[in-house]
Amino acid sequence: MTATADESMSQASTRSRVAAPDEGIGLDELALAARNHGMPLEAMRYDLTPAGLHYLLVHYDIPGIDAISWRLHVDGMVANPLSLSLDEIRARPPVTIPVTIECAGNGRARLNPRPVSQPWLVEAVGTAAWTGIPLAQLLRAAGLDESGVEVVFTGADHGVERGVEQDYQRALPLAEALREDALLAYEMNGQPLPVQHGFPLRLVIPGWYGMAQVKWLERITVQGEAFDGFQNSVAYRVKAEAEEPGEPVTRIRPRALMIPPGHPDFMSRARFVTVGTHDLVGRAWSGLAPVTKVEFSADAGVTWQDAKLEPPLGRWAWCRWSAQWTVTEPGRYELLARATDASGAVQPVEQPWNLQGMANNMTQRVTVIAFSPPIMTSRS
Ligand SMILES: Nc1nc2c(c(=O)[nH]1)N[C@H]1C(S)=C(S)[C@@H](COP(=O)(O)O)O[C@H]1N2
Ligand SMILES: [Mo]
Repeated sequence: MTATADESMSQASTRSRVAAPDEGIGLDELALAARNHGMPLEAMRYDLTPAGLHYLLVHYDIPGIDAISWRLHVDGMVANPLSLSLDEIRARPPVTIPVTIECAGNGRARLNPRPVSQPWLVEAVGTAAWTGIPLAQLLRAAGLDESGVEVVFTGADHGVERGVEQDYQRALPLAEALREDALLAYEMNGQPLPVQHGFPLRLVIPGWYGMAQVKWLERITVQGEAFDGFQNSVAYRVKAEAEEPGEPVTRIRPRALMIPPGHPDFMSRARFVTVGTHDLVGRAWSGLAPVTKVEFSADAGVTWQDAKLEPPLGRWAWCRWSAQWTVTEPGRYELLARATDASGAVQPVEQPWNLQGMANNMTQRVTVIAFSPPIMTSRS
């Protein structure tokens, strides 16, 4: 390990930090990137992302859970605390909802200076059909005290983050937990939850960034005050300085992504297209309000044209968009796409920088090189 990686690991253990101007990606960030994979952008051709192509993020280790002895506990401000087996949960009437989930750290590695953490570019997203039971029904079956304030979800995984030992825990306001589309999911795309995606049970709270979708659920606790655990009060905050409390990260900001057109160079990922007309296809989503517009630019954002937008599989699934791009001259082009939603939120072209690299929905930029056919002639 290099001195830089050593230094960065000791510093990163207790506080968030940004990379020094000349600091490359260290072995610590590479270790995270190798464990936690993104969705290959060409997988946006599918309405539902095949489970193996869905992005993955695990803070600690994937816990080993014995499905036979596993129980879900529902406690706190409930009249009748529950302890349920997987069979008891599966015996209740199931609901299936297609939901696009995106990591709040998506776009982090594009920020300058770069917050040191999971170094996503833009690919930390996926859409799956989640099957499970409505969370609200279970809370009410447990005799929910409706004067509760927050609901804390505890996973079976355990680790240390910036010096704080913890189970992975996140809380939601009670009103969000009682939404009819908040699910306790045990299937992904019609199959039992894959181990890495939270087997046997996970929370799916549509519209929220990924950190709220607690995997490997073991306990649901209703409490009378705001939860002050690490993931809510320290980690997922938008802030400029380490000392300030910042704003909580909640709903997914609008984003459009395109499937990079043409063919890639293996090592550099540079893209090659032939001169002519190309169909550009992508997806767009927002957890704030439905997507109303996707625009596309072939001149690095100087001029924009409206893309064609198709209705999504459901309110919480991404929309497919398409546009035609005609390139007549060989050369280098920068392609951009950006989304606007019904709340009026539009993706920024400039980076919305913050210390921990949260919710960076800056417009995607795809550089392509146009050739007259054939693309390449030599081989070696
Ligand atoms: N128990 C537990 N739940 C978790 C996490 C985790 O590390 N532990 N990671 C969260 C984060 S940050 C994200 S982005 C999503 C990722 O979900 P996926 O891996 O199924 O795509 O899970 C969330 N739920
Ligand atoms: Mo995440």
